[in-house]
Parts: sequence; C-alpha cells; structure tokens
Amino acid sequence: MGVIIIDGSTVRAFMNDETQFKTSVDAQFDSLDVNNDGVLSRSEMRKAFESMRLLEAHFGVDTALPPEELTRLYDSVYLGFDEDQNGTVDLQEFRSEMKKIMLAIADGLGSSPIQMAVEDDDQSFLKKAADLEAAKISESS
Ligand SMILES: [Ca+2]
Ligand SMILES: [Ca+2]
Repeated sequence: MGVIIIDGSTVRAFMNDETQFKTSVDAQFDSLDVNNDGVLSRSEMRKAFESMRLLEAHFGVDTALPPEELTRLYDSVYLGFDEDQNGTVDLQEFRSEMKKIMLAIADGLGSSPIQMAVEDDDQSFLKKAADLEAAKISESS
C-alpha cells in the first residue's frame, strides 16, 4: 500500500509510449475476459470498471450511489465501449475507448496532481502510468 501522485502529463507520457500502453490494455482485456471467448460481456466489464476505478477517476462518481443508479451508469459506459452496438466489446473497441477515457482523465487532471492510494499489486493504468514516470525519473538522474 502506498500513495502515488499523478497529473495529466503522467498519464500522457504513459499513453505516448505506444507499446507500453497497448501491452497494458491488451493484458487488461485478457484478464477481464474471464470465460476466454475473446469479447467482454457486460458483467465482465463491470468488474473492470470496479477494479480500474475508472468511474471515480473519470466521472468523479461516488461509488456509494444506490445500486440501481450505479447499474445505469455502468450500462451507459458499456454502451460507450460497444461502438458497433452488437452487445459485446471486442479488443479493438476496448483499445479505442480506453484511449479516449485515458485522454479525458489526462485532460481532467491537467497540471494539478492528485494523490491516489494504491495497493502494491494494483494493476490500474494510473498506477502503471506513475510507475513508468518514476522509472524514467530514476533513469535520468
Ligand atoms: Ca468474455
Ligand atoms: Ca461491439
């Protein structure tokens, strides 16, 4: 358990490293695809939102919302991912929407850093972005 500090440029640096970003997104997709059918269902995605904490970070959502409102919110986010509206989210859709969301997070953060508490085994993108930045800083010093 530790605290990381991230701002818009942390997130952007992470995304500009294409290989790194793609690898992370693809790994996330694989781990979310619990039944290994190559697409993400609504319930698989719901777990994703919860574990990635995207809702809090991106939408400023209080997760103490009533369950039915949370479900409505998850549904609308899911529809955002499911570009061709065929009821499942494939890798291509997942990649492109994650990119949009991460960019929106970067814009939202701007130059005012936020602190985030993370577990050591946290696999969220924000944690990875912070790790990448930390690695770059120690390389250059
Ligand atoms: Ca699946
Ligand atoms: Ca789809």
